Amino acid sequence: MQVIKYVFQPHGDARGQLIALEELRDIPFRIRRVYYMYDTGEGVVRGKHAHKSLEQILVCIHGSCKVRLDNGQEQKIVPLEKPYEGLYVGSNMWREMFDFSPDAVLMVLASELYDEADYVRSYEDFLNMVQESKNANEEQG
Ligand code: T46
Repeated sequence: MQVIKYVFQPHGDARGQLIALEELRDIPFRIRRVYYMYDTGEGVVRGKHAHKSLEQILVCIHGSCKVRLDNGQEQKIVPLEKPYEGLYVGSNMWREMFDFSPDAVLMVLASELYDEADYVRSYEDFLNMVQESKNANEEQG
């Protein structure tokens, strides 16, 4: 499984660092929504779902956390601990965010507005979706 991590360009000077993220330039899709989570309790696991079509970039802009990615066949754990790194998470990918430091702020840039119908919240349904898309790809040759 390929993990796609972006390393953004910091514009640093004597005052400190600044990162600018532009859609279709630094981010590979049009940004339709930004959200972020903070004050995440110890031992909390967030996510535990996949998306049918949403694409996102996760940036831990303060503190640290980990993301478990699962494509139905393989799992990878990706630490996010630098404000200049972004993790791409596409559709058909189960994700879990955990091990948040008390000061963690996880910002997410999303390709679509919030839509509950795009969520796959059962792991069994997720595995079926992965299998269906594999079958469809094989039929197309
Ligand atoms: C994802 C991971 C990385 C909204 O009203 N609007 C929003 O845009 C979002 C993201 C959430 N909400 C509401 C829905 C729930 O009542 O906020 C509450 C918490 O959302 P959720 O339990 O889905 O949060 P996470 O951290 O489990 O998942 C989120 C995103 O929902 C999801 O798309 O990929 O972060």
